[in-house]
Amino acid sequence: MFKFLKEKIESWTKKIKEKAEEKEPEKEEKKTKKVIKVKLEKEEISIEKPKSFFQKIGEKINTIKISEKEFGIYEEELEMLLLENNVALEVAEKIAGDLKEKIIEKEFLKKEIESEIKEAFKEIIREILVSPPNLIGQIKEKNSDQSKEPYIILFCGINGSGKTTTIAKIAENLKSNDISCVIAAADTFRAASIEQIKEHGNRIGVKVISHEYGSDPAAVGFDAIKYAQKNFINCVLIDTAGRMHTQKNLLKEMEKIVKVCKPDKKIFVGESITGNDAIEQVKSFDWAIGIDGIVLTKADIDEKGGTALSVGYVTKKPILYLGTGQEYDKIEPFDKEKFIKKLGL
Ligand SMILES: Nc1nc2c(ncn2[C@@H]2O[C@H](COP(=O)(O)OP(=O)(O)OP(=O)(O)O)[C@@H](O)[C@H]2O)c(=O)[nH]1
Ligand SMILES: [Mg+2]
Repeated sequence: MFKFLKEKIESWTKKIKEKAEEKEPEKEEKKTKKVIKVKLEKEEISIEKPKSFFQKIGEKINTIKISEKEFGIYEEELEMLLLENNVALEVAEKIAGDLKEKIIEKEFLKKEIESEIKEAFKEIIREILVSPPNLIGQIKEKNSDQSKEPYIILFCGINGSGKTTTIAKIAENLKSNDISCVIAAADTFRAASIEQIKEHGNRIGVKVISHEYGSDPAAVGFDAIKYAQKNFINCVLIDTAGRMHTQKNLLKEMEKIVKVCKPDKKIFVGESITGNDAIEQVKSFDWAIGIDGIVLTKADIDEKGGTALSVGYVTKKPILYLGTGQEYDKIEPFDKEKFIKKLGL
């Protein structure tokens, strides 16, 4: 998972380190002497002498600064490697710009430059990605309310992105957390979609509410909510038909489902492997219905890893889960620190 981006970041930071080590000693020495002189002058009036004279010389020779001009060469390369790994242009520019601010004209110990750059990278990624909320906690909180209203989650996305499979995985996950659920088979459009979700329901032991093919998806969602209210079910998961983000009429249909079902969470399900197109998809769905979170599926077959950064940055919405395979247990709550580690940072 995310192997390519990890390798590229690794070799990019190494390159700066190697270049730093190659930097002309003569210039360094001149600079060192100057600094030492200043330091010595300062030392004359200083009472405390925490470091010895020789310690300071040693430190100076081993320190380095990267100028803005020098960074320019690396900057272009960094943007390219991010772009090649599914990081969208606006996000790549943001990362490179922030990194530049964090490292240029700052003095680093040569031996630490690689780890300092990685540390700066980490900070930037932490800022880019919104921390996911605790969904289980949120559902339980709503259920503890006297009204006994179920927590409603609506799933949307383009065709084949993994919505139905994700719903089955989440339903099973909720069950293991003592949260009961019902699924609304609101994809009344695609052939065999109702049978598909019913099969999942049978396997995981979750009730599926369905109507005829071609019927109003909002009505299916509404019936599932009524069923949950009547039977004290904690959570309603609404499956919807895959639709291209460019199909305005189908996005309008999503708006109607939202109006009727009033979901607590609207989750966009996208493929981790989609790359730049995921940005356009997520933007369109967000524009149409205002999404609250994202699930990225197929992370198990994603060697790059940049999509998470891109969709997280452009929407400023949290990534809730990563789908990591076809089986029901192949879903992981998104963990920023784990993601950063997977990128080798
Ligand atoms: N490797 C892998 N495959 C997945 C993952 N999630 C879903 N899939 C597969 O992706 C394919 C499509 O999944 P569905 O859940 O049917 O996708 P969908 O978005 O509901 O599709 P439509 O209803 O046709 O729009 C299936 O073969 C799934 O098994 C995942 O995390 N990893
Ligand atoms: Mg489906």
